[in-house]
Amino acid sequence: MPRVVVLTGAGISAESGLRTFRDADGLWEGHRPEDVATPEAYQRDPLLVHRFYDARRAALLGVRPNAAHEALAQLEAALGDDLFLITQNVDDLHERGGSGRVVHLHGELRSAWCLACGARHLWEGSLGSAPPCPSCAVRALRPDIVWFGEPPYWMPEVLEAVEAADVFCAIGTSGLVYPAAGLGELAAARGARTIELNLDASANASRFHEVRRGPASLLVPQWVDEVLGE
Ligand code: BV8
Repeated sequence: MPRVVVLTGAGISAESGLRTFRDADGLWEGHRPEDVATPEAYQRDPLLVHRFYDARRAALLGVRPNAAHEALAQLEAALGDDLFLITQNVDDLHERGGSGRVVHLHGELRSAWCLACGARHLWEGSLGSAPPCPSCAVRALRPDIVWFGEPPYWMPEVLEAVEAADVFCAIGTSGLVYPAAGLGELAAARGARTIELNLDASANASRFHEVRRGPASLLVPQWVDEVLGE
């Protein structure tokens, strides 16, 4: 079986009803997400940033994984450790769609990180109310999200998987944010076949060996069937 690396972005969750970063208006409460997803914004106005993430964490309760998430879970069931699934998304739809191993490069909405003791906790509710850390009781919990200017999680493991890949597939990402946006080229440089499944042209579409245009809920199940049929 081929060693497959998949990188997903907000587009794979769009048909489940979660907004992408670059939706038509691209604003949230009048702010650009890029201006809220930064340590500076959190320093300047923690409540605004908490409101941004509390709203998105709450929105998870009202959405469900779609056929694209479920197809990637089938791919994992067939390939096992030969599939390495990286997501830039902070939602839990891959897990709820059946994927058992999901590498969240940019953190997760359902995790809280204590700046006093360093502990991370599964978190379902609001952080804006400054709740005490379950481990140390200090009211220093922040969203466990990788903001702009912060180092992505799991990069050593990600680079190892990308460099060893036979196939690299990017799904539903605009290819604008690094280092995630550079992984396809790295895979190609190491000999992998690269494919992009996306609704519109991404910023780095020209660097993929193959590009397919369309909604993830249609393209991903088709592509998974092809990979499993090989
Ligand atoms: C770092 C979590 C270093 C937050 C996110 C200048 C040049 C190059 C780079 C930089 C630069 N200045 C700064 C940088 C680095 C910076 C960066 O790349 N900036 C960009 C804007 C230029 N990167 C960073 O800061 C990263 N960290 O570099 O650290 C370092 C190293 C060591 C030590 C210290 C520091 C960290 C970046 C992570 C930021 N956090 N997310 C949150 O979620 O709130 S980024 C966020 O936006 C996403 O996670 C994702 O990564 C990124 C892009 O979003 P997408 O997922 O692609 O979604 P988008 O809306 O853009 O696109 C959706 C796509 O789906 C579209 O193409 C659309 O066509 C498609 N689509 C829509 N519907 C469908 C669909 N496709 C299929 N089916 C559909 N139905």
